[in-house]
Amino acid sequence: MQSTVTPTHCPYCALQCGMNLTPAPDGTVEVSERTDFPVNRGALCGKGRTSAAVLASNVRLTSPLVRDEGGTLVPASWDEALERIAAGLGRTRAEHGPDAVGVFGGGGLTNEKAYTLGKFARVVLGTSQIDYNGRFCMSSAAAAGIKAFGLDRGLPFPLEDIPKSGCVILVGSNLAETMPPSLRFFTELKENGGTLIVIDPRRTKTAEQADLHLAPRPGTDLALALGLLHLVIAEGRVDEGYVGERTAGWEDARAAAMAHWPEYVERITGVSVPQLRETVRLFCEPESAMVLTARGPEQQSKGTDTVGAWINLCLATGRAGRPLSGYGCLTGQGNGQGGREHGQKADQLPGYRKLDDPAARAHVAEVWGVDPDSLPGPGRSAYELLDALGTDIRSLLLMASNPVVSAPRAAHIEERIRSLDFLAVCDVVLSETASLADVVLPVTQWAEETGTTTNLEGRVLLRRRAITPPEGIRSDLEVLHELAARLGVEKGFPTDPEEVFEELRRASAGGAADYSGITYRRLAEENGVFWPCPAAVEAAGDPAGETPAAHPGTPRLFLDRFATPDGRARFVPVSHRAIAEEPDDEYPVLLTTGRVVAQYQSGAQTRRVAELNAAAPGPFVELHPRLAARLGAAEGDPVAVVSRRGRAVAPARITNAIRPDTVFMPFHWPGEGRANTLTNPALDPTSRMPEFKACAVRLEAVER
Ligand SMILES: Nc1nc2c(c(=O)[nH]1)N[C@H]1C(S)=C(S)[C@@H](COP(=O)(O)OP(=O)(O)OC[C@H]3O[C@@H](n4cnc5c(=O)[nH]c(N)nc54)[C@H](O)[C@@H]3O)O[C@H]1N2
Ligand SMILES: Nc1nc2c(c(=O)[nH]1)N[C@H]1C(S)=C(S)[C@@H](COP(=O)(O)OP(=O)(O)OC[C@H]3O[C@@H](n4cnc5c(=O)[nH]c(N)nc54)[C@H](O)[C@@H]3O)O[C@H]1N2
Ligand code: SF4
Ligand SMILES: [Mo]
Repeated sequence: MQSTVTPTHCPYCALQCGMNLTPAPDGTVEVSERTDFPVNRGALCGKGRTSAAVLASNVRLTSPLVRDEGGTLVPASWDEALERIAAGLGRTRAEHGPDAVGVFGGGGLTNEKAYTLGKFARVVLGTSQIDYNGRFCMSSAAAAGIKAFGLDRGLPFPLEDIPKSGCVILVGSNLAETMPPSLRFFTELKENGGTLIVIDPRRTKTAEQADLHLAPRPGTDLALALGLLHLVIAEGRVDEGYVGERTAGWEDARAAAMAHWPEYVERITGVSVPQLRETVRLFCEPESAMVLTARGPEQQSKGTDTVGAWINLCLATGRAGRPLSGYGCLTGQGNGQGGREHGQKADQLPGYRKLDDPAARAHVAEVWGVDPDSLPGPGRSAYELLDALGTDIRSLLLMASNPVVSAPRAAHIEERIRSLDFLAVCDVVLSETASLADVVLPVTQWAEETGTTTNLEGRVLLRRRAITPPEGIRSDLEVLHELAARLGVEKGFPTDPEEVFEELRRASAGGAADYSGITYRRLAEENGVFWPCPAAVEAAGDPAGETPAAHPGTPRLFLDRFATPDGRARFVPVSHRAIAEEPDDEYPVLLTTGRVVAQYQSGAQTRRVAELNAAAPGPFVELHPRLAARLGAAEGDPVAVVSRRGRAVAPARITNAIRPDTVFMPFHWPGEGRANTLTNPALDPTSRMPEFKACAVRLEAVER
């Protein structure tokens, strides 16, 4: 048998590392190095390296499942399963109206699937109630980016610019564990004489690489950024020429920053004034510098203002829209970027258009062949949608998320999901959420289907089908096609990904995220294309008949102007405010949450891989020796963490790499050690992002 090597990309995080897949004679698939993709140049983390293990039939779903009269999920035919879903969603719509049907998507879905899911909700179901897990991920950075720059693209420059910059401040990113192959860009930065500053309440593997590590109290990044801006002003380091030419709103932002004295900021954050001064010096002295944020500062009930404050710092010092300088957000999921551009978000239409903009509605309605007035308006955000299950929303179609593990206040959300009239889940495995469904549909995985993703740099990529899916499995696109037909819409839901992409190109044309100049052929030949990439138009004065040159794509944004109407970036006047739930006598400790290198998200996929489970077998509570001593807990002892939402128990992991006032739990596991039993769903007023990164808890010793 001749084995064929297919170049493609990893199923997991937003780095979208290149990998080669080769089918083996025994039916398994070999993952190997693909060196031609510049982001990872062949390197893969353990999750990517072992990703093919989830293709095995003993861990994945192999047949549709329906709940029988006794309440057990049993195998069923596709026809029966699809009929039941159409009937379940159709009944709710008939009895309670279209907005009683909800749709929940995921940032792991390809552009084609995310686009089709959004269209399915608005055109077939006619519901406004669609949102997705990306709301829990990068929505605060997106909102701040749109306010300041008029556009949200995670990184406005390719990762390869990082080593050439003078200084990078990484705020709340543990990329040594969350995007390991990207660490190379930061070690090269240091080799080139640049400075790396890491801001994290824990001395993580990433912080260990830093020239300077600041360990603020969780939830105080906004004050920290304001304190730095105060010093920039006080030390005369503002780039007045740049501020005058390229920005607007400086006076108000300046006044707000002046109210944040370094000593006041030291009291709030725990970061000393000399450390603040040193940070300002390292950031301002070189020619160029960057600020990159990740979930640490973003997953806060003031995440949008916090990112705004870091952008203000960049703008005041002339470090945005200039070579090797800028603000960027390190997005998370495989298609975290593209997944937010094409219409599965409550307020959006494809091409990053706004659902409440009449011109956007008219454009997309024309592509879809529907009346613009038939398109519903904006719906609820992810947490609000999940919170409304069983009351306003009676039936839910869920694709590519596992909220029973990953949503804040998860016990409450689990109870809401259980109270639904009808739940349908499409997944590759029987996740904790899928196991509560009335119908579960088994879908194809990345290696078995073609589609595009957009990585954290805004680089649109082609994932290619490398193997034939097993008998009895269908793609998400086939599922939506079948359901549309059963709900009375015969046309407009193609199952061929390239056909969907061709429609997406037209729908996105002229929008902020313009993909109209991108084709599958170009993606294959050019190894990815950065958006915006409008279709080629003949330049004025070109001789008629000459083929216009293709748009090259846009690796670097904002170099000439920002994407605002007047081309100027906007300062936002922001001030420090407390987290939603400050510690008190009853709940005296701060809990923050995050990730470990060997597990991915809710763990639905990676907890099914033996090698990854060996490396990260279960939840834990990371705490400082001083806290452990007060509790009388030794390494490995079970510790109860109690918040106003519930109680979780996991073994102690004692380390002085964390602040003594803070404990950390990873959120990858269900059950007793589920971190999200504890987390606070307080939402950011603009982005509707929950406060995953800070809530008040108390610790209790547990008898072994
Ligand atoms: N191994 C692995 N990799 C992943 C994922 C995964 O689940 N596992 N998920 C992917 C996805 S979707 C995402 S979104 C990214 C997330 O990537 P990251 O943002 O790097 O991941 P987190 O661990 O959530 O948070 C980063 C750091 O924020 C710190 N932090 C906590 N509270 C605060 C705070 O108040 N301020 C500051 N400054 N820092 C704080 C934590 O200590 C943690 O080290 O990773 C992607 N890659
Ligand atoms: N406490 C705490 N909670 C958090 C976070 C945190 O830092 N702390 N981070 C938040 C963040 S940033 C994120 S992104 C969320 C993520 O949390 P989830 O939304 O739960 O993400 P996953 O675990 O990736 O779930 C994806 C599910 O879809 C399935 N799947 C994968 N690919 C496909 C596909 O193509 N089609 C279909 N139909 N299914 C597919 C997988 O098997 C899995 O069951 O968690 C959030 N929750
Ligand atoms: S870093 Fe992300 S994209 Fe790269 S191999 Fe690991 S999980 Fe996959
Ligand atoms: Mo994420």
